[in-house]
Amino acid sequence: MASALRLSSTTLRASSLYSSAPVRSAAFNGFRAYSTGKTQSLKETFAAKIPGEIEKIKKLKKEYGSKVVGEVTLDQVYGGARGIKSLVWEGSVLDSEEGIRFRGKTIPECQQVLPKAPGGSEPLPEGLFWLLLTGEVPSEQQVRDLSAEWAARSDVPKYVEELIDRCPNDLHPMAQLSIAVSALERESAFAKAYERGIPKSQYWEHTFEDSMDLIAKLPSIAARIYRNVYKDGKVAPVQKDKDYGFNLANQLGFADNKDFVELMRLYLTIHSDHEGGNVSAHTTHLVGSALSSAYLSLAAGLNGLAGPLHGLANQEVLRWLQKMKATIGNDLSDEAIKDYLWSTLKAGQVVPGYGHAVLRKTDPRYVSQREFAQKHLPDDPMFKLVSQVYKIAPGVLTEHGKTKNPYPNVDAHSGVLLQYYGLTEQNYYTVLFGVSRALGVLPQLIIDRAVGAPIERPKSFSTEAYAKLVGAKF
Ligand code: HAX
Repeated sequence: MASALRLSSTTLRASSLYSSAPVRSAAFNGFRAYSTGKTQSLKETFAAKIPGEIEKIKKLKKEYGSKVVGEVTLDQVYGGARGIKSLVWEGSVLDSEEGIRFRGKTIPECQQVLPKAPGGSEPLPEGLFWLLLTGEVPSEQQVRDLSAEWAARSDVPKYVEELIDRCPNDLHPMAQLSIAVSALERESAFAKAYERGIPKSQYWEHTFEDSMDLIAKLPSIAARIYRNVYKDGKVAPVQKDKDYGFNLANQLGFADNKDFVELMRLYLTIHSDHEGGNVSAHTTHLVGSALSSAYLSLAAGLNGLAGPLHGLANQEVLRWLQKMKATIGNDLSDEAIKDYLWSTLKAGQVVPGYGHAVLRKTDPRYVSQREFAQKHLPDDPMFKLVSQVYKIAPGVLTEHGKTKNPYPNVDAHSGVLLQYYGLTEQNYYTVLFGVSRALGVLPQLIIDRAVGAPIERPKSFSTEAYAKLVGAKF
């Protein structure tokens, strides 16, 4: 692996963010690796960590491989595998009481230590991606270089643009996103290299390249879907000297408002990663374990994110809030909210944005969005409604007695922020979630390939076989 670190002297001028300094691009086992020359690139930083990571896992398995890490009950088998320890996910760990930590850091800690745009107060998602992949907080310069690298890789092939343009407007934006990401398979460096024949030790490099290209192209793809379905079909070009969040906001058509740009940076950061067991993360990992490319693996994960019990809940929340507003009008009294919550539950529906498979308290991703709203839109009527629901819903859900977690999750807040800035088309919201989720699940795919993770294959039984296993007699 050490040889992978040797850089050639090839240099190439590329725009550097917020300064006129040239970004150097060096050959790296045949690929370009961008850096200013003064700082280590992301690829170099990650490559340097691989031997240590492989060694750590090898040692752990050798010394403790036969240790029992948990037991599995029949309830868990029939209960969606809840709590069964069977996955490795390096980027984040979710504690039921405390919430998510990205490489050991809480969301407020990430907001504090990750680099920000000049004059900005929210973390740049580039920094979070770096942290998830390497475990290190990048320097300001490293983040600026990564912004420049993603901007430089952002061109979307014509055939993908045409595919998006040919989608009917009433095809759900998430299906359009999945089509576009799947079609990018044609560009896959990994698929081409695998067909040629490459040693296992090189898998990660091709997956890294695919992941970087894919992430770089997502804002243009996401914006094209939005502009086609809801606006005039025109998409602004990527500004090569700007960061990822700015470009997404600008291509959507909202960069005139600097608070919206800040919201995009925060949104992309906090929606990225939430441990490995959620549907989108697990699916990306599972499909990737068959050595499908980053494109096909992410497309599979996005299809899972598009489910109403997962990412699509954020679109459902706003729809539900708007229906509530139409029913109760300006009466935000405790009684009115309580009655509406009960009417939802009595109709046999879930309260969208509340409950969680792992969390047992308010989602810190909800809290960070609430703090953003308190700072930027404290008097917005919809924010006031969301706050009232937050006050009343946990009590009602507790009394209802079904959900194990009566508190709000990330999806209970995001739509209200987006609609405040004019991005009112709820059906589109999960696409933004998908762009962010790519930043969380692709680092693990690269890590999987670097450490040689095997194809995933848990055991299944029929009900009859389980009955026999537990000694049941019917
Ligand atoms: N409203 C009403 N009932 C709820 C509920 C809610 N918000 N949350 C859970 N329940 C019900 C479940 O439907 C289940 O009922 P049944 O026994 O009749 O099947 C019961 O309470 C126990 O569920 P649980 O163990 O507490 O929760 P699960 O792990 O099964 O499911 C969900 C977790 C997030 C899917 C669930 O809480 C839910 O449906 N919430 C509403 C949808 C939502 O907000 N989804 C987004 C979650 C976050 C996310 O993934 N974002 O992308």
